[in-house]
Amino acid sequence: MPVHNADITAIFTEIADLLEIEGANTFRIRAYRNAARILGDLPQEARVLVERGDDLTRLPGIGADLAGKISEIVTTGHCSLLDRLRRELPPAITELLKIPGLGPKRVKALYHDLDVQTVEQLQRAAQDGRIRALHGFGAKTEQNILQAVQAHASQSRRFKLTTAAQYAEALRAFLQAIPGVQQVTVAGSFRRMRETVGDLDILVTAAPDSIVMHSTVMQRFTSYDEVAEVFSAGETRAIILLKCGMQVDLRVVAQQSYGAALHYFTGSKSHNIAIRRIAQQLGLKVNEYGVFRGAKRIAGDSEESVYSAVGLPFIPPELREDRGEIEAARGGRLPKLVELSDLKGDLHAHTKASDGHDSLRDMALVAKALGLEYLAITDHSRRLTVAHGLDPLQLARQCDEIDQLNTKLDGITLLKGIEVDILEDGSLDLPDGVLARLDLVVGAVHSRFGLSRAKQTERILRAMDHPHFTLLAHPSGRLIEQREPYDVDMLRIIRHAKQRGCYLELNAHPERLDLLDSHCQSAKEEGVLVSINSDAHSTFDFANLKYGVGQARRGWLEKADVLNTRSLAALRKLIKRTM
Ligand code: DGT
Ligand code: CA
Ligand code: CA
Repeated sequence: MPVHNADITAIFTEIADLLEIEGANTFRIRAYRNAARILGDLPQEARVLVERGDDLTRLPGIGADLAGKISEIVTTGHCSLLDRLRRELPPAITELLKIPGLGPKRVKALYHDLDVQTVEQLQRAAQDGRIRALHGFGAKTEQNILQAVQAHASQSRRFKLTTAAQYAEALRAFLQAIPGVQQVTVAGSFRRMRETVGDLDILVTAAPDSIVMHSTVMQRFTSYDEVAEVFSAGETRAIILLKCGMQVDLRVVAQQSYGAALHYFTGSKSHNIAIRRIAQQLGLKVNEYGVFRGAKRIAGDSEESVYSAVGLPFIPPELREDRGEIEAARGGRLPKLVELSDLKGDLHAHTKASDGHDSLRDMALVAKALGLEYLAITDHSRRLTVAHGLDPLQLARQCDEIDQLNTKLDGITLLKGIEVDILEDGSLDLPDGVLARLDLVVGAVHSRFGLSRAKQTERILRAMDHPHFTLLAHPSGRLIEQREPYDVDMLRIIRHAKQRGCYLELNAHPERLDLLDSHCQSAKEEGVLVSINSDAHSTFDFANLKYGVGQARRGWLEKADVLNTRSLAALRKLIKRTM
């Protein structure tokens, strides 16, 4: 069974949790949490690195011990440390940690004092009023726990796009290898590049309409190694649950219906409904088998044919949300969406000078190999001590190094930058004189997320007023499924950026992906360029740019709307602040 990064992340997270319940050393716990995060965001499968014989300690935060554990997990599917910890503690205890408000300390108390081992036992203990009597809990906490348990039960799980991609790719390759299978396409929200995916919808075409063939596909699919449960399995459709908790919906369709089926299962539902309404007005019927006039099938072998039957040009999947794309298509106003190959540079990357893992030189060479013309080095500023932010002297030294390196590099230019903290009053974490030497200044909020909307907005506007400010990093601050965005008036920020001649970042890191798609649309309407940046902390992370491009496409951005599609010469003019 192939081991994915998300599996390793899950193992390391569980180890950290169990160590914490056991009361282990905090450094040790943190090392596992870090490693879990690193692997969770790694755009390349660790399994592939191990198989290739790569040195895993080159990954940020991974020492020899963790590298050994990763190899062990990849080759055996298990981690002996986790196996041991699980033997020592009740099996469902980590489930308790998923209840908001319950950390390892509380879980430990609930387990030791009330013998609570499962979510059900927790609920019962709360209902019976036994929790309030525990030291450090109280009636209010008990009430909160009860509410959280109920909310937890009704929550449906979604997966980050990168995580979904790892499961989808392995499954796609598996299905593609079945003899007789022709096309395998992952449709649904995954194809629309939504930032999170609820379930995978996979479409397979197989040898023409042979029932025997279909049942072979179904039989192989339902016996895939990673299947935990088969919910249903018919001749043309099966639904399974993977061990990771992700549901997969598979359909086998005839080649001639492929386009219609792909259109149907790509969605979104509201886009499909809108298309069907147009078809009705034309006296047509659209379903997953084709487009029909009466009993006669007039289209459906390709998606283009479906759109053309209802009088529309092809609409890219990322736009299919019924947010004006149909009107735009009808009026010949569909955007020509930006593509990964349009990017000429990346304006946000870290090195080992702060919390990155690689050298200036390595970052430059990998960026060049990916076809980029320029790369801005933007390590953290001093305020962010957890990330070993740079003080003026360290930054000056890095600038010298970059100047030197640029004389030797061929085909790529490093730009001198900083990811400077925007302080609570909107001032920047480094003096003007220091910032003046840089090619660009990327400003970011890393603290005081809880300010009121008015104050948070004001803070960012004041930062943009700064004569050296170039680009606002990850403008909403959200971390997908971990941290809500801070409350700001994004439209005011966008308009202020226009006024001040600065720009907004679309951060391609898979757990950030902000700007949101709707913000991209506003930026475009207001004429503010967006920079799609990797925020790379190692050479691996440039691979995240494709997710940033996906989000930009969902936000209707074209090549001209994106700052870093410009040539270096054009970019230099745009980032020179004169106001
Ligand atoms: P997800 O899985 O929550 O991230 O989002 P989707 O968009 O992948 O939704 P899903 O998996 O429920 O359904 C996949 C596609 O199938 C959906 O985008 C459109 C199509 N579909 C599902 N249910 C309906 C329906 O009732 N009517 C129509 N027209 N299409 C549907
Ligand atoms: Ca889906
Ligand atoms: Ca589905």
